[in-house]
Amino acid sequence: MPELFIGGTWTAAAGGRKREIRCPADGALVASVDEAGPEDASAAVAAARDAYDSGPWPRTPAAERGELLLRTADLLERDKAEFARAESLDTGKRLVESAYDMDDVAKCFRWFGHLVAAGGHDRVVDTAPPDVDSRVVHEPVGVCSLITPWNYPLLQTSWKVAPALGAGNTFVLKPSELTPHTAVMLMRRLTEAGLPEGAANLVLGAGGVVGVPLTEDPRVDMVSFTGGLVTGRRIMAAAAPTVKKVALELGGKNPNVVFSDAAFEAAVDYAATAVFLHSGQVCSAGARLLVQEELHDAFVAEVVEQAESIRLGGPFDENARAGPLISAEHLEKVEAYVEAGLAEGAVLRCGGSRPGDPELADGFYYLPTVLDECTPDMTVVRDESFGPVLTVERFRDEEEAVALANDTVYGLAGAVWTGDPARADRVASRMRAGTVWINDFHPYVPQAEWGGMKQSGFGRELGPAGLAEYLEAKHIWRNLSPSPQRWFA
Ligand code: TXE
Repeated sequence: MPELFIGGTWTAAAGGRKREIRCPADGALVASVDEAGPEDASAAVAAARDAYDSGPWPRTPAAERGELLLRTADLLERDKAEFARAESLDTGKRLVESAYDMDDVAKCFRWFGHLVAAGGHDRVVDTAPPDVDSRVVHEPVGVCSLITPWNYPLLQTSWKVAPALGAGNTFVLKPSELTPHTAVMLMRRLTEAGLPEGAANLVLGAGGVVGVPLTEDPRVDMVSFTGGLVTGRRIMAAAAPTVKKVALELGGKNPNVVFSDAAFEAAVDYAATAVFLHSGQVCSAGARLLVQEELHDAFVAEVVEQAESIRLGGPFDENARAGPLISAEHLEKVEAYVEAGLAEGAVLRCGGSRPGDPELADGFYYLPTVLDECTPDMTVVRDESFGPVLTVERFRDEEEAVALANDTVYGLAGAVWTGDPARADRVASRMRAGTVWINDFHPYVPQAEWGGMKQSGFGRELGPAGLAEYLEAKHIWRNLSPSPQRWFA
């Protein structure tokens, strides 16, 4: 069965090309999938445009659109094991983590399903004169290009697909070329749930080839993208000539600020998960540890001990606690960041190399790494390495902690650890980030908005704003008793 899904039909790539998908844990071939070209992207946009302009989906009552999302959530729960396995083979991620992700995917569809079905977004403007009926209605934006990355393939897809469909849009999805399988599976479940033809379209392939036309095509109204900063800038520029609506989530260099009065054991534990979860390939990873001077030595020693105890392994190794990086290129990039950090004066406390274990030699593994005595000007502190690399900086007081935390072009997430609630609130309110955790790291819920400030992007996913992103407000003013105004009389 071919893997491109265009206008309700499973289609092979027009150019007949295929791409091999290999598991990053051991290089084993997962499958060969269709590799789309610009002509396939164009056909998918045409199908989405047609489905928007003349198909039933945008005109389906919100309650029914919500029901479809709820049915999709049921199907995702039914097939969770199959989805988790496919996601793990594509990403190399531990099966247990993929299973958690699939739970979150279903929850995302369920939450948006209820939100959409509840309705209530339109409103009457009751300050209009009595002989006027004035109301604000919300309409779908139109045709959306949804472009997603490889670190949480289906989860990040669900944050876009569920609200886009819930709002009545049609879309073309382009998942990362490295991790296409769960997107293919999702299209089948949307069809099974009863989504009309052409509302959901899928193209697979390289960003530079099949992603670009999705961001330039004049028939596309909106682009929602999650990925790297450099690609985000390109997408913004590509969308500019046709003034598309754009939403971007571009990762972060997230500070984890630990004061000396923090709950020590919990703060250490979370500092390690903040950065080493999924080998650091998390947009909200706590990759910059800022520790108060007097706590520094004891704290770093404990974090290093935790880092050294993390067992690496493939998705089905039940003893493993972290997996490989996504690709050979990405592994080389992470290595280069660590080398740059050392060259610029950082002190290596642990890791700093690929593991010696021959069993891991075929995968893209990198040891959990702690770089101490870092300073804000170092490349490894400034750029998102997106690997298992923790940089440690010291601070003296609250003022310096806030200044260091905000000394980044990014603003996605951050955390503050302290036993002083007033200080926690002060730091949280001064941190320029879309999400701030106090005495915690990483939790999110579909009810709360997610997204970045500064160069982490704009627009919000999840929460009511995550649905509003895919809606246009329209004011309709009906004069109930028109009579000449005689302005020029
Ligand atoms: O991502 P890209 P890459 C960061 C992380 C990582 C870096 C590069 O720092 O090291 O980005 O990763 C598609 N027009 N994040 O190169 O290129 C591409 O095919 C349209 C953070 O893998 O951003 C894929 O589907 N689309 C992040 C998607 O964009 C294009 C998650 C993401 O790929 C395109 C991933 C183009 N010109 C990486 N070029 C996060 N925010 O969580 C590429 N694509």
